Order: sequence, then C-alpha cells, then structure tokens
Amino acid sequence: MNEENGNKNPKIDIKNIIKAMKRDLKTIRNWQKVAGLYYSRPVNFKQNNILKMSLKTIIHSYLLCLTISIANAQIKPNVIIIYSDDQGAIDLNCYGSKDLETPNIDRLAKNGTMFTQFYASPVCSPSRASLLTGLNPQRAGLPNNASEANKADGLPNYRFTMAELFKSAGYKTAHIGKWHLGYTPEMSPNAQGFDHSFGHLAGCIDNFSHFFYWNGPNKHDLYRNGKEVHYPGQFFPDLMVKEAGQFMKQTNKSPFFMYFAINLPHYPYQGDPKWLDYYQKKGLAYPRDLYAAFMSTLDDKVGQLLKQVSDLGLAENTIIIFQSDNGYSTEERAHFGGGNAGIYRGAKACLFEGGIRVPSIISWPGKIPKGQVRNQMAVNTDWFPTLAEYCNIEIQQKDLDGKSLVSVINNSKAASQHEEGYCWAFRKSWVARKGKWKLHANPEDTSKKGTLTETDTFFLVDLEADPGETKNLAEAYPELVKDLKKQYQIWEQKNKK
Ligand SMILES: [Ca+2]
Repeated sequence: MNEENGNKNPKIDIKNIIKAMKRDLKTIRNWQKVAGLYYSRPVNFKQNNILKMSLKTIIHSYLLCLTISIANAQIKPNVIIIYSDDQGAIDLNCYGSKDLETPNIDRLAKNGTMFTQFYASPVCSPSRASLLTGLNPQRAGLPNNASEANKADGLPNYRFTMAELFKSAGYKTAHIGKWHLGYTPEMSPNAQGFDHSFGHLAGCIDNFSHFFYWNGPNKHDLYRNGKEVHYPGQFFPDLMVKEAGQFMKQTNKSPFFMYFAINLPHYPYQGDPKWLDYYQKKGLAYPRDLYAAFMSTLDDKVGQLLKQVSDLGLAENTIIIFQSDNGYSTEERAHFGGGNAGIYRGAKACLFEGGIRVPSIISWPGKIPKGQVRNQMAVNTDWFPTLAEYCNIEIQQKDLDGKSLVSVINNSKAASQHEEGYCWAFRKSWVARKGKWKLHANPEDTSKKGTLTETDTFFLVDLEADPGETKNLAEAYPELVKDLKKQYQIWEQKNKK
C-alpha cells in the first residue's frame, strides 16, 4: 500500500484486497489445473495435499498482507484539535459542573482519556503559540496576547508549527476558527503550514456580524485563505462546522490535520436561544445563565462536528483532542464571570490554577484507553510530540518543552513527563512548579477568591494538600523557595538562548 492511500477508508482497501485475492485464487486454480495435467492423472493423495498446502500458504500470506494493510491504513490517523476559548477548569459535566449540559464533549471523555492536571497558558495567544510549536510561550516568541494594534505581534514565521509537521508527513492541514497569532501575511495561518484557513484573526468577534469590536474603528474580521469573506447574519460556529465538513470531504482520501479553534465560550456570550430559555427556566443566576447557554452551544457544535466525522466513516481512524486555551474570563465583556473553576483559585490572565488548569481530553477508538482519567501533570506543549508519536512522524527539533504523553495515556501509574519541573511567566508574575510544589512570584488573582498582601510576593503552595492555593507556605519552607527560584532562573536563561 502506498503512502497516499495510507488513510483510505479501510473498507475500500479490504474490498480491493478481496478483489485481488479472488483474482489470484483464480490464477491458483488455473495453476492447479496445469499442475494436474503435469502430474499423471488422477492426482494422487500426496500431490493433492501439496496443492492444498500451497493454497493454504498463499491464503495465510494473504491474511497476513490483509492485517498489514489494515495496520498501515491506521499508521496515519487523522487529527482534529478542538481548542475552546476561555472555558473554566471544571466547565463540563465530566469535570464536575452539575448545572450545565455538555453531553457531546462528555461522550468524548467517556470514549477516551481525560486529564485532571492539564495546563496551558493564562491567555489566548501564548496558549495557541505553545500548542502549535511545542515550546513555552517565551521560546515560541509570544508571551502575551497578539494585539491587533501592533502589527509586529504574533507567532514568528520561522517557528515550526504542528501544521508544518503534519504537512511534511503528507497530511492536508486546515485551520478553522480563531487565529490570534498575528495579523500580517507572514504570520497568517497559510504562512504557518495550513493548506486551508477559515476564520478570524483577532481575539474575538461578534458571531453574527463577524466584526472585531474593541477600540477605534470596528473592523470586519473574517477570512478564507487570506481573502476577506462576508457572511453577515450567519452564526460563526455554524459556518465553522460547515467549513470543517467540506474540508474533510475534500480530503477524505488523504490524512488530515484540522485545528478547529472554536471561539466559544469567549465573550460576547451569544448562546443559542433554546439554551438561553433552558437555563433561564432552570433558574440559573446571571451571568452563569449566559455562560452556560454559550457552553451548551459549544457542546452542540462539537456534537455536529463529530457527527460529520462519523458520517464520513472517519471516526475509527481519527484522533480527537478537546482542550480549553485558558481559564474562564472575569473581564467586563464577560459580565465579570460566568465560568467555573471549582475549588481552584484564579481565572483567565493569572497564574493561579484557575487561569491555567484546563479541561483536556484525547480520544482515538481502539487505540487510546476508553473512559480513563489521568492525574499526572501534563501541558499543552505535550500535544506536539504526543501527536507526532501517534502519527509516526519524526520530529527534527530535539529541544521541545513538550514531552510525549503516550506513556501516561497508556498507564495511570506512569510518571509525569514533567517531574523535573515546569515554569510559566506572564506579565509580572511567574511560577516554578516541581512535583506538588508551586512557587508563584508576584501573584495576581483575577478571580479575587482571597486576599494577597505584600508578604505574598512569593507564594508557595503544596498543591496536593491545598489545591485551592489558599495558604502561603513560603515562610515555612525557605529552602524550597530558594530551590524553586533557582529553577525559574535557569528556565529564564534557557528561554533567552
Ligand atoms: Ca482564550
């Protein structure tokens, strides 16, 4: 089987193989006839046995070829990353929220493996830069949001992205949804390895007019492959699902990588009226009712996307990842909240757990354990090497910040890939994490769940004993503080290289 056919629907391959088998069996029968003529008739018992054995060997060889063909067909699975936007750490039923409905994403978790200690970045652009490069935001070159006002902001073109990785392995690649990784042609999705792109460049849009409303003149922000397109009045997530369906249909015969960066439940909260009614009748308090309606709308769109995957016969051979880019927002435009981080302190734009600890699920029928939960610490930079391993693609860069999660996914007792520690930096704050210990310098708490005083400049917590980060243990463990400061300094130096 050649590379190009590697991802063909296995049913089609089996048909072809059976066809070939029938054709060759006919040849075998002809050969039997010739052999029968060659040997003096009637063919004696021994000769007949030899023929039967030859036939058996050939059939066995075919079955072996068939097995190898099926295995080859699965060497290159399709990959879809669904990257949600500003979703709270526990905002799925499967993560503990009891007041909102998310049956489709929950089903993905039921059919796959979900992580309880999975981290990203505190805001959109750094999170996306890390996901696509396997590097921390500082090394990727985008430690804060890419501002529409500053054209120099964005993921530098020279960075090697996941899309470029898949493209190098013969995949068709698509970006559908939010970009927020730069505004110039060199930093556009098409310049970063995506064959096809449909979506908006800025951090958020109104989902019906597709305008970016912020300071200054309002700007229409919807593009297909760099060309501005207009669909006034059409709900953007519906356009995304439609575009994804068309892309998958067109690439049905070769493997694909699709980055489905759905801009929900990021403000403006524009939930489906049926869900707005549902949560109002249920008596959910404002602004949770608006947020929940938008979360359930997101869940509907994920359901529609997955149905298309299934209807195209691709479900068995498609790896699906679902993850939020950062914690829920407490900004004014988000009605000062609505999301839920459960016991965790913090929200979007800070380094407390509620800002960076996100729901994360991976599913691949028959290949990834079903209905499993993993508690090992993992990070969004890990998806780059994890997917490369699953898709059998060699990575050229040997110094990624992410590590493959395959061993962790396969075994709940495997060691975390980040036992040596991990660091984050955002604005004036930074975090050095090692094992259960987390040192947080210059902390800010966008959830305002507790007070912070001058004595909290270095905030040390034992995440196992105090996952809500309520008690600063820095004074009690000066040696640990020293070690973690050192870890951060080494990390900071490495980022400058
Ligand atoms: Ca976000």
